[in-house]
Amino acid sequence: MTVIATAGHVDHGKSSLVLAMCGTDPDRLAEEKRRGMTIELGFAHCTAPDGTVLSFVDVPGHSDFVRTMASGVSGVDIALLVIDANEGWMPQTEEHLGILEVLGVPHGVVALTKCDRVGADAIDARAAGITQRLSHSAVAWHGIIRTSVVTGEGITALTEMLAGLAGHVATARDGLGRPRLFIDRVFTIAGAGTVVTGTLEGSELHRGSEMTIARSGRVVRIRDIQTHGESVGTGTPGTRCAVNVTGASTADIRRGDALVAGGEWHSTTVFDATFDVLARADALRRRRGYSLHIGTNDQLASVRVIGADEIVAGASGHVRLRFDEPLPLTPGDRFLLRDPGSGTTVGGGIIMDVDPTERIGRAKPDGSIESQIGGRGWIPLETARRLTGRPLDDVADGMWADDATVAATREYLNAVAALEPDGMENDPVAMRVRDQGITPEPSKERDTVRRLVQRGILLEHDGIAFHRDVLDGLAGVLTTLWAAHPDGFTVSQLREALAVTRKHAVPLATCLDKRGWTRRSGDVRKPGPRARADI
Ligand SMILES: Nc1nc2c(ncn2[C@@H]2O[C@H](COP(=O)(O)OP(=O)(O)OP(=O)(O)O)[C@@H](O)[C@H]2O)c(=O)[nH]1
Ligand SMILES: [Mg+2]
Repeated sequence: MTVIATAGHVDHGKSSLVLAMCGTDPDRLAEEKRRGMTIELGFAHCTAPDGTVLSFVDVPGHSDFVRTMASGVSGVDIALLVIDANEGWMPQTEEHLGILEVLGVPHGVVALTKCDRVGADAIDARAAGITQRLSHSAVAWHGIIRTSVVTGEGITALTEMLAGLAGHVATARDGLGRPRLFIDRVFTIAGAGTVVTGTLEGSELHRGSEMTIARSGRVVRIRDIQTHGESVGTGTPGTRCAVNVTGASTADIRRGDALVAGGEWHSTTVFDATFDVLARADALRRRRGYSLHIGTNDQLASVRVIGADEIVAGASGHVRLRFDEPLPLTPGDRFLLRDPGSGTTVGGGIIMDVDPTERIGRAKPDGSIESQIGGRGWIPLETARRLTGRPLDDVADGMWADDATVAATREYLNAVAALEPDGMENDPVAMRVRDQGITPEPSKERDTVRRLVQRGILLEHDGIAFHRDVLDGLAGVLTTLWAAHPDGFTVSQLREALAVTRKHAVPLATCLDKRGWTRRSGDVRKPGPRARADI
């Protein structure tokens, strides 16, 4: 089942066409009936002759409701651009087409409506003009169907064409298999509680799972999922879903909120993106107060153009956007910017970086993994996946790092390995100190001595270092001294026994203490902890 959104100028016959195909009037509000126009999104579905179920989101055409239109087309796979054969191309035909293009709706079909009122030649001319106009469109247009809800012309042909197209459309899936439901309606059903609806994106949604309302962090549980009034255990991406949730009331959820699995998405209030300004729009400049549309959400955002002062009509560039309410976003998401002052669409773009850390002057949001998460050292794999939206593999032990970090870590580990005791046993400084025995000269290689001391190869006091082998060689001398002085020997007695000066005798005695051979007690040295075991 594929979701199709209508688009086109006010009164061109969008809702009438949906009614003719589905038998359901998408305009359900009393106000809509009274005013004869669509105000809110409408929903209907039908089964085509080949059995394909088509699901429609009917949008309003009036220029006052373009923000509702934008929320209706988000996440759909096919657009049905409706053009009145009599009036032809009008301002919201143009604006809606621009919105379909910047939001990345991949496929489309044109319905030329009210053909009962226009002569065949005029219809041919219209069709030719539209074909010409759409020849460079970013949407793949699959044909123009001539229709009339009065005579029934083209209604079946249109349904068949949409069904044929639906069979070939592959709904985009999230790289990490994460569902996301941007909510377009919230209401209560007696006995069931809170229900939210939307066009499901990304991946399957399962009954019983816990989801989070991204804006507030509130956790809800999915009690039931319905598609076209039937309970389904699992909602499929690219379909309309009505989700009955527990844990939140209608006061806790509103249109524009997104339901996602907690922890799977990066919620952000800033992103870097590419941006295309529409051909007839005003230039995009650094400014607050543009309205940002993503999914069914719209809110005010401030814009800065990256690397330039402005992006002029018809041109492309890069932007950084900031806004207040966090949204669960991923690189590749599409968005739209409108100017609330003039009520016009400026253009739209594709998100490149949902967590920009570079200052704006240095930002290069090219969508590469390097630009998204490079330069951060080692980060948990889950963070790396959330920020890129890609199923990255870990580099080591559940962690991810860029190539430069991995290379630096290798270098560091090699350096540490070179410092291992084995690596320093034969260090020339250690050798020289050992050769100097019990009368070593102070070493100038302070760093090396410090590292040798850290490894226990040398022992040092007052700038004089002894090799541990030399100290170990004194075991016999110590035994003799203690035999002569059972209560302990003095430094002088040590000096005489070894025939060294005080310069060496004092550090030597202290290092013997450190090595554990001796233990200082007042003025004398008694056997230390190692002496008892080893001597
Ligand atoms: N003669 C004729 N009139 C039509 C046809 N389709 C729609 N209309 C009329 O055109 C008017 C507008 O139709 P809607 O279907 O409400 O147009 P819409 O595009 O949904 O309008 P908005 O939702 O307000 O943008 C209504 O009065 C319809 O009866 C058609 O095929 N032939
Ligand atoms: Mg309508």
